[in-house]
Amino acid sequence: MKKHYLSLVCAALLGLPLAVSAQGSFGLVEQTLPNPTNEPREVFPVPSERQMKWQETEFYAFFHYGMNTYTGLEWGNGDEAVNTFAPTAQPDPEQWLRLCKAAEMKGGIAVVKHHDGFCLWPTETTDHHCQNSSNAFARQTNIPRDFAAAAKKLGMKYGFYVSPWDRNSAYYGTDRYVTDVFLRQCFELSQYGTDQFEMWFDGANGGSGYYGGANTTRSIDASYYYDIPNLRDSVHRVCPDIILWGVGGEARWCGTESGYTNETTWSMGSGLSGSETEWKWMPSESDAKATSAGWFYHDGETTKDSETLFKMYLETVGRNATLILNFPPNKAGRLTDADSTQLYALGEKLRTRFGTDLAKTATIRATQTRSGGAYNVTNLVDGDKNTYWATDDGQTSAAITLTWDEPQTVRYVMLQEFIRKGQRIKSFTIETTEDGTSWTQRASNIQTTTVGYKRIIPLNGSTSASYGAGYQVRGLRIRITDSRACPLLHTLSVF
Ligand code: FUL
Repeated sequence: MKKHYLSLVCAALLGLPLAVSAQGSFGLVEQTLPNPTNEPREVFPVPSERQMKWQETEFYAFFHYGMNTYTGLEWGNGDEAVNTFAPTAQPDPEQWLRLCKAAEMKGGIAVVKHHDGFCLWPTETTDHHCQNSSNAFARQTNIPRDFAAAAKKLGMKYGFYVSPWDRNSAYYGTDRYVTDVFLRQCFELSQYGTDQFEMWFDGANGGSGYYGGANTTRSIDASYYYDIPNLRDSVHRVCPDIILWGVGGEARWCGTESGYTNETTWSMGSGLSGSETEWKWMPSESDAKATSAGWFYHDGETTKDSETLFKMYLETVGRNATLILNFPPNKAGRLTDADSTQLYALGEKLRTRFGTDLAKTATIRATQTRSGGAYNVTNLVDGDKNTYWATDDGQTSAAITLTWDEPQTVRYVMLQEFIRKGQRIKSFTIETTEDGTSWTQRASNIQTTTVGYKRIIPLNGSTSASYGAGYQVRGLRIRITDSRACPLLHTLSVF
C-alpha cells in the first residue's frame, strides 16, 4: 500500500500520466488518449480564447482626447479647472470610428481618462469630470457611452484607455485610490459594453502632480499597487473577451511607439522580439502616432502620409504584432480633414495591395503532409482559419510550392500559423521561379524567422518601397527550415 502511494506521489511530481491497472493497483503507463485524426499536440504556451479574439482585431485606432486637447499639454498636471474642457462642438466618436473603418481598421480605443485624472464620463468616483464643466457641449459629453454606441452601429470593436496614474486624485499612492477610484472606474467603464475587446493601461506610474492640492511626488510599485488580479477578475466577469493591456498583463507593449517592431517577434516574453522560451503567452501590440506633434491634438500639426502609415502596418501587423494607430480629435471633438484624406488613402492602399490573393488560383503542393487526412496543403488556401496544413511529428522542415499556368506579378507573401496550438516556426525562406526550373531567393535581407499569427514579407525586401514593379513568376516556394515542433499553417497568401 505504502509502495503504491509513493509511486503515485513520484509520478505526480514528475508530471507523468497515471492509470489504474486491471488488478486495481496503481502503475505508470504511456498516455493513450484516442486521437483518430492524428491531431498535433500543443506546443506551450498557447493563447487564451480572448487573446485569440484580440489578435484577430489586428489593426485598430487610438483616440487621445480630453483636457490636454484644450491646454496643449501632453501630460496635464491634474490641477486644470473643469471649465477648461470646452469643446467647440459636440464631440463625435462616430466620425472618428467611421473614418478609421475606411482605413480597414477593425476597432478603436478611446482615452477616457489620461494622467491628469479628468474623466470623459459622469463618474461617481470624482467631481473632476466633463459633465461638471460649464461648457454646454461638455455637459452632454459621455465618451464611453457614445463611443460604444458608434462602434456597435459600425460593427467595430471598442475599448477604453483609463490611466492608472491620476495626478488629480488626493488619494493617489494610498490603498483608497485603488479601491475607491481606480478599480471602480474600470468597473464603471466595463458597464458601457460587455463586448469590449481591450482596456488600455499605460506604463506611466506615479511622479509629481496636483493630488488634490498637495502638489507632491508620489511613487508606487505598479507590480502590486493596482491589485491587478482583482481587477482582471472583476472586469472579465462583465466583459469576458476583454484583454487588459500593459499593466493588466494579457498583452505586451512591443517596445517602441513608432509603428515598428522587430522582424523576429515571438508572442511570448517581452519587448521587441519576445522570447522563444518564455512560458507565458504575451502577444505584442505596437502603439504609434499618425500625426506629427503628440498623442493629443496640437494646432498646426500635420498628418503622416498614407505611404508612411502603410509602412507602419507592414512593420507591425506584418510582424506578428497588432497596430494601434493614434488619431487625435481636435477642439471640436473631430478628426481633421487631413486625417480623413490619409485614412481614405490608406484604406485604398490596403485594399488594392492585399485585395487579390493569387495563391487561390495556383496549384499547391507540399513535400510533407501529416497523416490523418485532415491536414492537406489545400487548407492553406481555403479561406478557413480553422483548417490547417501540418507535417508529421518530428518533421520540422518542409517546402510548399505554388505554380501558375500563366506568369503572375507578385509583391507580398503572407503566412499565418495556427497559433491555437502554439507559435512554432523559427526560420523559412521564400523563392520564386520565372521558368519553372531555376529558383531565386527573395527578401534575403529580411529575417525570415518567426511567423506567428501573421507575417507579411515584401518580396523585394523593402518595407519603404514595397509596392514596386513586383516579380513576374510562374512558381513560388516557401521552405520551412526550422520549427519548435511540426509546423502548422492555416493560410498562405500571395499578392
Ligand atoms: C504613454 C502615456 O504616457 C502617453 O501620454 C500616451 O498616452 C501613450 C500612448 O502612453 O504611456
